[in-house]
Amino acid sequence: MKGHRDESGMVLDIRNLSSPARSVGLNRFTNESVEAAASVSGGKLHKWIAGSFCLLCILQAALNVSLRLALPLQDSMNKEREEQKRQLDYIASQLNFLTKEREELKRKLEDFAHYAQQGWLYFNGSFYYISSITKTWQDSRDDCLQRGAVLAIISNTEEQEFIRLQQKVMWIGLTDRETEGVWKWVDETPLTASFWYSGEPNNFKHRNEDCVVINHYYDYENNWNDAACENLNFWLCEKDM
Ligand code: MAN
Ligand code: CA
Repeated sequence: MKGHRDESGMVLDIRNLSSPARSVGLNRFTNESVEAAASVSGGKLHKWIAGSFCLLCILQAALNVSLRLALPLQDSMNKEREEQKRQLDYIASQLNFLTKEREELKRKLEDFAHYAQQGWLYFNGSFYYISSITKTWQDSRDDCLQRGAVLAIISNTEEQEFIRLQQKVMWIGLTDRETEGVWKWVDETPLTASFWYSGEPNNFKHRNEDCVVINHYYDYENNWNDAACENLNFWLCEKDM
């Protein structure tokens, strides 16, 4: 039925109305229709907004939950990465250290082969060279320097034993040339452990004996003698490795 129900509930058929009345009726019908349509679409909008809001809430909640789960995971991953980096740094430093160590050992081995080949003797971290000719103390000292070594410095009983067992009268790097009675090694260190033969040093018969030689009393643990530096003797060079 084409009509419109007015406020009283009666159905109004606008086709039966006079022209002005129809116009009024039409206007009224149109306005109310728009209002009704608006109220319908307003309701839909509310529903849509409410629905969207709910959806947003759900999304937010899901985001919160996933963030709460993801953050500790991220944290532990970062820590693991830091630990891996630390371990990598440590391995790199170890590698660097070992590479240097290997170079050092290679150099030592080459030195060892070189000195052994030239007849040097190895004892407790040092190489020793025993001359086959004789020279004054100063010339002997110079010879050792030319060989990249020094006239032997005896630091302890073991070294004294090793040298004594070579059974050769040899200059060693000890002198009191600077100050009479003040014995000094060629590297300027003072004398601490000494192995003088009995009665030495004696400046024998008031001669100036300022340089030290390994005496021929090889059977005695202590066999140093002070002798005149101008004497000709074999000599002993020492090179620390
Ligand atoms: C020689 C030299 C001296 C030493 C005496 C010991 O004369 O070697 O230096 O002191 O012998 O009798
Ligand atoms: Ca003497």
